[in-house]
Amino acid sequence: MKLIIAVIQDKDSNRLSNALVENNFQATKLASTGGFLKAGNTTFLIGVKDEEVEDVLGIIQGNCKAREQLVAPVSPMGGNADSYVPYPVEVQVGGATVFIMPVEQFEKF
Ligand code: 2BA
Repeated sequence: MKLIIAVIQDKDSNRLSNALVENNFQATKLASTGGFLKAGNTTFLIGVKDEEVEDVLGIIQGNCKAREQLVAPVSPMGGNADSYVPYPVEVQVGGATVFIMPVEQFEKF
């Protein structure tokens, strides 16, 4: 079994959930925040059999679009200035950032 962790844009989140349900895959959606943009994104946890990984990757790929995003600077307001960007930057946010991890044990009680 594998755990697929997919960080995607909020805009794609409903479409991806619907596609997973239609294809009988179970998933958990977590509200998350990107470390760089400090903007909301969505993290999916999807537990699947090894042989289903490619199907799920296809569904993620087919439902998550890369987009350009212009990021306005946010003042650190006395906080940690390490990641402060003092001018607007345009970044391409990927369709999905996906990690695939082996699952040692899976139980449902
Ligand atoms: P963020 O960290 O908010 O990053 C959003 C986008 O900003 C990234 O898109 C990338 O294009 C750009 N970016 C990130 N760090 C940068 C930097 N130091 N300098 C210049 N540009 C930078 P994606 O790569 O598609 O990532 C989208 C989101 O996926 C990320 O949001 C983060 O939440 C997650 N992510 C990406 N790589 C990750 C990783 N290695 N580990 C954990 N989460 C990751």
